[in-house]
Amino acid sequence: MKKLTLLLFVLPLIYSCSKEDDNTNKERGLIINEFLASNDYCCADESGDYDDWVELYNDSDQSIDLGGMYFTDTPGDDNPYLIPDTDPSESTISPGGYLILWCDDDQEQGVLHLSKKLKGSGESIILIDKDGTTVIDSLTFSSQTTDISMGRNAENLDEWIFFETPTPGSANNN
Ligand SMILES: [Ca+2]
Ligand SMILES: [Ca+2]
Repeated sequence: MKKLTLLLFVLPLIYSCSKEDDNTNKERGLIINEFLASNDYCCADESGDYDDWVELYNDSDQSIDLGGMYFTDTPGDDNPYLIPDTDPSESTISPGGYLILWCDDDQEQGVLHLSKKLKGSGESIILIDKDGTTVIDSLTFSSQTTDISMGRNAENLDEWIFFETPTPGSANNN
């Protein structure tokens, strides 16, 4: 009798877990969507600088303010960069929207200009929540080609591919 009770309890659990795995349409929240770690001619920031950038995508139905979150290029970094919360109009990403973080060490150019640059030879991109510990999304990449970005395949977000035509601020085009 005990065994049967246990089985009745466990079976629905197994079913609900596998069901969740199959659900590819689930919202992912805030995700890293594309980046360019070596920028010569691709795309300039508002100041005309050809700097490294990371594109974020808000895969949720809520606006998300990045102000107060942290960014680093190094796993285990005990001094990640704090994204300022002083200009929410700049640092808020709307539902289904894209936002560019410039990794240029030009903090005087605005709240989306971070102190961390990306190495073309490979590094990490880590976005940490306002609690300072929860990793929202992260990625480790290997050697990159100048002006060719790497991003999620729009048809399969779990797949990262190269883009000869980068699309900072808009959907990745295959
Ligand atoms: Ca810049
Ligand atoms: Ca894009």
